[in-house]
Amino acid sequence: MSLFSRRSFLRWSALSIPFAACSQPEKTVRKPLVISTWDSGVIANSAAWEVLTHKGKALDAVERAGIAIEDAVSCCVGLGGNPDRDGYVTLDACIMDDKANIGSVAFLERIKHPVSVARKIMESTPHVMLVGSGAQQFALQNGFPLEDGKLSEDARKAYEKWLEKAEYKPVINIENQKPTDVPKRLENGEFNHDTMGTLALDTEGNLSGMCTTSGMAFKMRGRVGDSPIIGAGLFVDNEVGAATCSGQGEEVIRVAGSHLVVEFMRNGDSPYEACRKAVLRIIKRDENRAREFQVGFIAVNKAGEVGAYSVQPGFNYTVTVEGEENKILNAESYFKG
Ligand code: SD4
Repeated sequence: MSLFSRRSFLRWSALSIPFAACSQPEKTVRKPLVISTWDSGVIANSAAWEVLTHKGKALDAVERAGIAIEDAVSCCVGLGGNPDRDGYVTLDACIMDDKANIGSVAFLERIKHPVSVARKIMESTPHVMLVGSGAQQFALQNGFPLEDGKLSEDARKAYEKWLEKAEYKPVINIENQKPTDVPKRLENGEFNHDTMGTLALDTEGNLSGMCTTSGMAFKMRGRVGDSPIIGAGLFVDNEVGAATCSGQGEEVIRVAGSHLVVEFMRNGDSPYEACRKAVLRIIKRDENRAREFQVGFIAVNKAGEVGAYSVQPGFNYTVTVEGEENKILNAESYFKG
């Protein structure tokens, strides 16, 4: 660089720093904050909020959220969820913190809190994912009790109904039907896919996320969806933001959906735009086929901005920040109805 150009570069940079600082005032970060998939996210958010408002860590908040929803037998996550086609409930979950520590568990049976097993894998093993009987063995060795494996009353009725035709036919948006619709759902044998994804930003400005599910109802035995797969059902990058999702797991895995959302945010997109672009990526493969399934993403960035977008209408999500506790919002969707 010549003397002249070096001088002008220095002058330019000296001028440009304060200019940049004045022209772009620091955005106020909305924190703490928690966002979850579906309106049953109220259960998850309330548990997470307890932790966050006591200046707890995002990681503890999302684990509490997972435990709360896994405990709520009436919701479609955890051991109260629907079985596979052979009549067994098999659970998938994962967790990710602000330092890219990850833990995941899949095809886990008779253990009540897969999210906590995932965290234990993350914190006490050299691995990131355990599945099936190995995951169960690990859980038992770590003090998680073995449950009786009986279906919940709702799940048993839904399964008996389903056995009449035994057709695998995912029902779009089955999660967000109101509790008052439950008898109707049972009558129609319609209980179907079930997932809670939760993302939290704590008072320190750190992000974590978790995803927990009993997976698609009446799936093949051994089937694992996107929810326990880091990058598909959940992704957190503490420099950028976090994303999670619900819906037809196979479609999410195909595009590494949650990672894709975070990468769009890294490139400057808002959480809403990032979710929208990820949905477009899914739809691009086969728009006609996409009419048959639901996928909905939610995301948060480091500033505490949130967004969501889905393939079909009917996907909703729950946001909790100071002064706006458990606000349920409808996501925009690609198909309009
Ligand atoms: C799965 N993604 O197992 C899950 C199902 C789901 O709301 O999200 N249900 O494919």
